Amino acid sequence: MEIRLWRELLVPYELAVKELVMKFHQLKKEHKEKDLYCPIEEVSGRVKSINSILEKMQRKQISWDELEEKVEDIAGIRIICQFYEDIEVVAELIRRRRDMRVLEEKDYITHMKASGYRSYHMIIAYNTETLEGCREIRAEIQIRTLAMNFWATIEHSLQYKYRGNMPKHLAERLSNAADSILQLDAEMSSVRNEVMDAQNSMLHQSNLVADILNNIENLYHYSNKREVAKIQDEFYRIYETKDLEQLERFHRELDIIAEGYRAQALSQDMGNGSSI
Ligand code: 0O2
Repeated sequence: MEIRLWRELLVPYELAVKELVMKFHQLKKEHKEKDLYCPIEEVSGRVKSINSILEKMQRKQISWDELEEKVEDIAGIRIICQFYEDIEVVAELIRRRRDMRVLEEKDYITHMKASGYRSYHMIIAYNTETLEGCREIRAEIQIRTLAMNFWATIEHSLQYKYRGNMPKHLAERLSNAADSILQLDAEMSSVRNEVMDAQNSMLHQSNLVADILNNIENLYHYSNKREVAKIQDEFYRIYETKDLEQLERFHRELDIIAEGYRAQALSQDMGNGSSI
């Protein structure tokens, strides 16, 4: 039998997982920076264990030649959302990307698996660049809510324990739990707008505070220290009032002050004849 070089085989998959996780984190960051509600709560990724690949090949009668085409989840990304509605938003973000091509979508949300499993799967083609050149590989992106993930994690462990021979009473309990998850997601969806409002305003405040403190720190370097200390005291006074409108006004005023100082510093630099 030909020698299988597993480490070599898995290199592009490891790279793909790292890159994809980083790209979805970046998407989260961009939402945050733009004060936008992010449909992605958590992102994780893993390369399937060799044991799990072998088990799948055996179970599905996959030959060595078909391995990379038929085991589509060697590279696996999991995206967890807060709400059921966020799943489609994330799927659409993926469909619109130019750096991955969607090959297949499996909707186990509308069509729940017999086990009670619910999740949205997308199989994508993704290009990786290694020493050996460019390789297009497949990866599976699983998108599900926090509640669906809770159920799937517990059920996965039990499946592993019983290896396809889950006792009937346990399967029944899991099926009941899956119904509760369905209900829980529906309940949470009914308060989604309120939760989104609350999170947006929390995010907005957090960005405002970071911006203000950044401005104060910059001012400290090129203006009168005593005045900056006064501005800082004023910020903490307003911060304690928890009044977002006052904080926004202070942010706008500070921007104008900072701009004035910047212009002053620039004209002084030019007066001294310094160049960039
Ligand atoms: P891992 O890496 O341990 O998670 P399948 O026949 O279900 O194994 P198929 O048809 O290639 O696989 O694709 P499918 O159905 O989209 O399933 C791929 C992955 O979805 C599985 O990977 C699981 O992670 C998850 N999954 C599918 N069905 C279930 C289920 O009933 N319960 C749970 N908990 N997860 C499920 P693997 O192969 O299990 O590997």
